[in-house]
This record gives sequence, structure tokens and C-alpha cells, in this order.
Amino acid sequence: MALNKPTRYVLFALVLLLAIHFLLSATHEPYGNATSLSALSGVFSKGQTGQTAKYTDSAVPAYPLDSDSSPLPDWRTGSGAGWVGNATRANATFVMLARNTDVNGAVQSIRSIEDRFNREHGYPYVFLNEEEWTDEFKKRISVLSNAPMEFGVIPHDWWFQPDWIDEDRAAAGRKKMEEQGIIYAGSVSYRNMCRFNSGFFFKHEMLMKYKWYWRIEPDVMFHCTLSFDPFKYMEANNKVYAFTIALYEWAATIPTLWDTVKDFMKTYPEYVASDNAMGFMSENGGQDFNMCHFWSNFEIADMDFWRGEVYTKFFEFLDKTGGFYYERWGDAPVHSMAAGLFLPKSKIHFFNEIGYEHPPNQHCPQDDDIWKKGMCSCDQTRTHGELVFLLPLRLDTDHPPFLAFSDYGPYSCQRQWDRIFQ
Ligand SMILES: Nc1nc2c(ncn2[C@@H]2O[C@H](COP(=O)(O)OP(=O)(O)O)[C@@H](O)[C@H]2O)c(=O)[nH]1
Ligand SMILES: [Mg+2]
Repeated sequence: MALNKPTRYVLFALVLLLAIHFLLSATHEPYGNATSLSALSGVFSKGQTGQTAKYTDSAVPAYPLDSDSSPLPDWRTGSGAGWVGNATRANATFVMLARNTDVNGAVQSIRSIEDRFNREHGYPYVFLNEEEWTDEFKKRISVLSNAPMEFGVIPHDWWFQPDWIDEDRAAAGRKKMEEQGIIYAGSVSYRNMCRFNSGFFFKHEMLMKYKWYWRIEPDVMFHCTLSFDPFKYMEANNKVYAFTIALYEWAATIPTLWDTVKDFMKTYPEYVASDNAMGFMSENGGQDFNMCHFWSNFEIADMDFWRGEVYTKFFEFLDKTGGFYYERWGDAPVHSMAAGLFLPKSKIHFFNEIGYEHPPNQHCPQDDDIWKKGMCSCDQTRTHGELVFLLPLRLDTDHPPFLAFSDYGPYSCQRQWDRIFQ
């Protein structure tokens, strides 16, 4: 039977889509995981609950939401001597690692956090770079806030690949990963960055005076106005580590990390917290890592945890294997495993109120009251685990195409987080 022309075009398009799907499933592990039948059934069973019912609330508060309970900082009221001496702030700072060429993205991120939180608080900023900052970068950034800003340079040995790393082995590891199509596979500087964020940033002289930090990257967005101070929340509720997005890691970047961590736990069983978050990271009581980790481009945490004995020994144990260079261990799984194993799970906090986007992933509060109170600019429907097959192919990123990433999206580990508190 001969097919007419339109039918042939439709069939051809279908075959092409299927071919792309199978190709991606075979070559991109996270894409394959995300589109497996079990992942999809989880996505669709989540459903779209309670979205419209609460919109009837008419009392939209004017900004700032609770100006009565949190007095404006001195520099805004003009009644004091600028930043220093505001007793309402925690001992905390923002920290951004960036390159001079990241200036536009950095400007955008700072504008966003200032608008949504910091203009009411005046927390300071520390910017770190392995190179000297340009005058242009400092000029463009320092105009954005009255809060103090420091621009620091990273000591050489905290950044660059150490001499004791076998470069032939490292190069072979990079090549293998390139063949697997892994993002940043061939990049040494990305590995420098991951190792620095894992083991060193909190020791920088500009950060030593602070206990708390909030990590911010260039090109991120904060989508909701915060009517509370997350640092103060951490302090008051005995929290140590906080996240907004939990995701699967690419397994090929960390082939031996979990075995190394298990060796560490065997060597130092006394460091493992009894009520830890192992259930978030493993499906079988710790035998295997399920790739779930906190996405560390957003972090609010207590640097004393990283500076303490347990994490210091942990980082040294990992570092001496060379895995940051022979493989491509990210600071996200490293931080997550430490927080997940050496802290009781009650000390890890999910900041639902902080709408946050690091493209292509975002967290947008799903609770309508929170979303409305925060005057959030994010699209809540992206947080309900939709597969957006009709999005244009994103050739500008190395992330697999077609998927929108969100709280309960196919790449998310929010379910694994939720289940350990049930
Ligand atoms: N100074 C400096 N910062 C870097 C370098 N590579 C990455 N970063 C910073 O490290 C963070 C993570 O890098 P990014 O490229 O966003 O990685 P991704 O989020 O994993 O895709 C960002 O804050 C970057 O600005 C580098 O070579 N030098
Ligand atoms: Mg980034």
C-alpha cells in the first residue's frame, strides 16, 4: 500500500525522534536513566496537585514582607555607620568563585540576590579567583551593593594540579571521559575548581573571619523574595548544611569515589553519624551510591564543619587517591557525601522558600502560599516533573536535551530526600 506524502513525512519524523532517543539512551547515561520506564512512571505518578485551590488568598503583602519584625540595616536608614555593627546579622558572607570573564553573569547573580534578599540585610561578599581581578570586574561588581566586598586571589597550591599527580594517568583519564562524551571531560581547570571547592575555599584568609557562607555562581537567579534570613534560620535551628536542588550525578565522573568513601568509613567508623542521610544516597544500605547529591552551586553552610577534624581527614583521604584528577570528582558529591554521612540528617536543611535557578535546573516552591508570599518569578509548573519534549534542542549546553529539570523532574533526587523523613 502506497503512503501519501504527509503520512510519509510524519512517519519519517517519528522514526527520526526514536533514533535520537535510542542514540541518547545509549550514549548519555543520565538521559537513559531519566527516560527509563521506572523514572517516567515516578514522574507521572507525582501528578499536579493542589495548584489552583489556594489562589483565592487576596492579602498580597507589600514589600518588604515583615519590615516590622526585621528592622532595616543601618546603611539603609542612614542612622548608623554603614555595614559594621549591625547586630541583626549572622557571622556570614556570600562567596563567589569566578573568572574575570564571568563578569556579566556575576553582575546578574548579584543583582538577583540583592533584589530578593540582601538589600534588606547587607551581608558582605567575597569573590575568589586564581588570577588577579581586573579593575573592570571590581568596578562592575562593587557598584551593585553597599555591602562590603572583598576580591581575593587563591594561593597557587590550592588551585593548580599538584606535582604528585601522575600527569600521564590524569591525561588518560581525561581522554577516556572525552570518549564517553562527559561534560568538562578534558578540562583540567574544571578539576582544579572542583578540588578547590571541596577542600580549600573555607580556609581562604578572606573567609576565615566568617562561620557561615552562601555560595553563589555567575548566571544564577533567585526567584522569590525572602521574608526571613536563611543564615539566622540555620543558626537558630542547629543546621549545618542547606540545599535547594538535589540531583543525580553522572556516574562516569566518579567511578571509584564511593569505594574510597566506604574505605574511609571503615577506617574511621566513629566519624559516621548514627542518624545520617545514607537513605538519601543509597538504595541498599550503603553498598552502592545511587548518585543522589546536593547540587553545590547553591549552598548555605557552616564552614566550621569543613574546617573540623572529620572533614579535614575526609578530604585528605580522598585527595591523596588523586581521584579529583584521574577521574573528575565534583565538589557536589564530595560535600554531599560528607554532610550525608557525618551529620545527623536533622542538620541538613532543604530551603523550600528559596526559589533558585542555575540553568537548566531550578527549584520553585510548589506550595502556593510560599510562592505567593515570596512573589516568586519562577514557573511552578516546571516543578511538577514534566517532560517537556517539545522544547527546542539546547545546543548551547552539554546537558541532555528535551528535559526540564525541577523538584520532581526525572533528574531530581527530591524523592530520595523526602523518603528519609517519612
Ligand atoms: N576563577 C575560576 N573560576 C572558575 C573556573 N572554572 C569554573 N569556575 C567557577 O566555578 C563555579 C562552577 O563553574 P561552572 O562553570 O559554573 O560549572 P558548572 O556549574 O558545573 O557547569 C562557577 O562559580 C565558576 O565561575 C576557573 O577556571 N577559574
Ligand atoms: Mg555553574
